[in-house]
Amino acid sequence: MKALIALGSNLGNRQAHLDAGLAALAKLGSVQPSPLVMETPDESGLGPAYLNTAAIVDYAGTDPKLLLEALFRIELAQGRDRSAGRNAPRTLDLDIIAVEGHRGTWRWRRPEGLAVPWDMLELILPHPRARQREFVMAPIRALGLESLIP
Ligand code: PH2
Ligand code: MG
Ligand code: MG
Repeated sequence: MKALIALGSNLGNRQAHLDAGLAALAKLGSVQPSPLVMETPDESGLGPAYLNTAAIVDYAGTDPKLLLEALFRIELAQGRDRSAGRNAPRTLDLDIIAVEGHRGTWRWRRPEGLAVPWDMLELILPHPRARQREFVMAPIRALGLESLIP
């Protein structure tokens, strides 16, 4: 199951956080990172500039919900503090942009032991705002994989 993932960081050693994210993704399946890492202002206008990139992961599983849970665990392992609020600066943000063969909206209960602040998790595929964000699309285009977004 090929999944397009957007990576972002605007706190601490941003490149190191992206590299750690890519290394952790490589444990989920084979990873091809985008050759493009972009520095762009925080879209929300609140925080420091981001480094953004993207990667394609050939995820061994078959359930995009489990992939999202795995991404939350990687973010948490990288020191992501979700208590800081919605657009607060973050060490690592991993967003699923698209998963081959999957479209729709899923809502499900947070599994026991996953330390995110919400009881319900939500995943919408493809990511509803991806095409408006150049910091998401340019690294995906550099991978030659824009066609994976339905
Ligand atoms: N992510 C946000 C808010 N603003 N700005 C940039 N440049 N890059 C991001 O990844 C980003 C953002 C929330 O996830
Ligand atoms: Mg994001
Ligand atoms: Mg996110």
